[in-house]
Amino acid sequence: MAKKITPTETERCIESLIAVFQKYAGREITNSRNTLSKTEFLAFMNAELPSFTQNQEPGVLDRMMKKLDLNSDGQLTFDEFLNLIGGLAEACHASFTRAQPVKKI
Ligand SMILES: [Ca+2]
Repeated sequence: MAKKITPTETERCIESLIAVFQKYAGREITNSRNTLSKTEFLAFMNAELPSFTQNQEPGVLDRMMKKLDLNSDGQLTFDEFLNLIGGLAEACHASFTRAQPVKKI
């Protein structure tokens, strides 16, 4: 019997990112299933990152989409989407490390 390999936490995180991207990228049948349109991007942001989107000024998400869309084709590829996740992770990490100062030994 083949030994069942349990995915690591990191592997699960990568799988989750791919799954959530595909979930929203596949919403509109008229649009590519491999990219996020602006509507799909907004749906993703509002449903998956409510604590971020709730306190934003109007137009912030539009500007984010423009900034993330590196080739300006109106669609976010997985690569372009990862820049968003990377940026958010970096911001969270920065605020987390500020909140927990390193103890002197
Ligand atoms: Ca693009």
